[in-house]
Amino acid sequence: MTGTDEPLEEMLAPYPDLVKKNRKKHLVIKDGAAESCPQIEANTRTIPGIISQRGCAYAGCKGVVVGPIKDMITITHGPVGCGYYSWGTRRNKARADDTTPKDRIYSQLCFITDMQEPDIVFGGEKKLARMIDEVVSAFHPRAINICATCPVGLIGDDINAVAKAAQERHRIPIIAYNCEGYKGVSQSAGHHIANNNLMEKVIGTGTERKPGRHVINILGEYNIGGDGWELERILGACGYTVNCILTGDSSYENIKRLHLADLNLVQCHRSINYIAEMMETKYGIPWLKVNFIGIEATSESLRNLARCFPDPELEKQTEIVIARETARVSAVLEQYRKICRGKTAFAFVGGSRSHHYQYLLRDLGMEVVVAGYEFAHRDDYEGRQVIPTIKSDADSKNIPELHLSPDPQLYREAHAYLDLTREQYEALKKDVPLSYYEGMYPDMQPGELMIDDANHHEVEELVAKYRPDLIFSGVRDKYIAHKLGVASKQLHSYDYAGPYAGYSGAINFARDVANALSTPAWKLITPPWEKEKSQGSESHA
Ligand code: CFM
Repeated sequence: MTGTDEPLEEMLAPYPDLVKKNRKKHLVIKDGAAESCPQIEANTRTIPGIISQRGCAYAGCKGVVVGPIKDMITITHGPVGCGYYSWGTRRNKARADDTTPKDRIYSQLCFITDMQEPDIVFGGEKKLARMIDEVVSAFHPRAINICATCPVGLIGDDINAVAKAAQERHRIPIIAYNCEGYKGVSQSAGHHIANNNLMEKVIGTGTERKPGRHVINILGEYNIGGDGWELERILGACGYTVNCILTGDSSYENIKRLHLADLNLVQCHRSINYIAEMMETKYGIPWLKVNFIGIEATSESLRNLARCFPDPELEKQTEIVIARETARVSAVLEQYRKICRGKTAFAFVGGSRSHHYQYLLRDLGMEVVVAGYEFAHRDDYEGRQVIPTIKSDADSKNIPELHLSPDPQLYREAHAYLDLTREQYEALKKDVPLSYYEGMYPDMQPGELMIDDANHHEVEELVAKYRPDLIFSGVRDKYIAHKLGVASKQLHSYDYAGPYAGYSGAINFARDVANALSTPAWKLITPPWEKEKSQGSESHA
């Protein structure tokens, strides 16, 4: 904990000394005078007994990265609850396209082996093999994912052997993910496991490049509420050919040819930076950090992107699109700005959105005063330059690192993908975030708080202290906010709305935020600290 930290002492006061010491390391108040971000502790174990908002490795692998691949059937090997609670809880939308007809979209279905006591005692491999056979005969999918849950690893079911045998039997790719829930301290471990498997077994197996100019991928975009489609619309209008969105509305066919592109855009750094980096190592493909949440942010990302290609037409068309779109949305946004201006918010989301949405809120005249990630790593707060200094621990060593080398046939140097000279590429790197992410810290204002892995107690205390007008959170802390008399919006699934990305998304978001802020419901609730005041109590712990 750094900066002017006394107010936080009150929040930490009820903790035993060891817990206090631990939690202090997860808090950083932005110091306007400091040159760089002080070290924050992140991606370490939550203290047992503390009610955290984190998920498990299985959630990160199945729920986040591989679940949205629309034409693959993803089988959960485990007890029924793991399947049920990961079924349809993330609004990653999918639709039919040229290579994937409607009856080949499985991402909204739930497939689970329903392990029961006899399977735990005698092993579940046979049940899994039978399930694969059933799934193949009923659906004839192109490819299958098998995601492990905790008991699978505990009893030692060999899902890789089952997958291999089934792959030979059925002659379709069957990929097993050892993403047992306990494999890491949060869902972040599951992202990494999924990235590794996709890189090893799918990416690079395709041979046909998508026809078109300036072929790009958007990595770490999951099409929640249709975000990816809005980005496809904008990028298409600027003159790019979007090869694949990983993994929102993606297909197995798409992902196979992920390497046949000129540039990777990275939207969610946390969940997908491994693939971006591994593709750079193996194929040489450069990657650019973008943020398409917020009007200014979207325009800036588009301008950075246009600069990557030596094509004046692209730059011209980008400016036309920016001018047209900003004119369209600004007029609509102004009415919402009147409601939103000057209001404050908290942003507690998983690993990227707590940073990205700060731009969109600033477009509306709002400020995020407390921002926290559930499971991000130090680089998402402090910037990628800290990666070499992050010490690995027993938990991070649990996840295999792939050590790739340049592909002898396909590797080209990064500048060659963009038709630039090496010198031009190096000069460009100084101006646009190629192979780099600066993290959240530079975007925080002096006095604002970054908090890692916030828990219920801390959220309550921070609300009482900062009194934000709106809390952006997940489904678990959303209702805490309501009980505290503060409006809240889900930033994971967007409740039932969206898209929120790009220009059209900004209008949807502004409308929803303005509605949330102007509903009279919150004035009818007496928050707990007000009640305590009227009862004469001094403490709100
Ligand atoms: Fe990336 Fe995501 Fe996020 Fe994330 Fe998630 Fe998500 Fe999230 Mo929920 S991939 S890190 S693991 S932007 S599901 S679409 S909203 S916690 S901030």
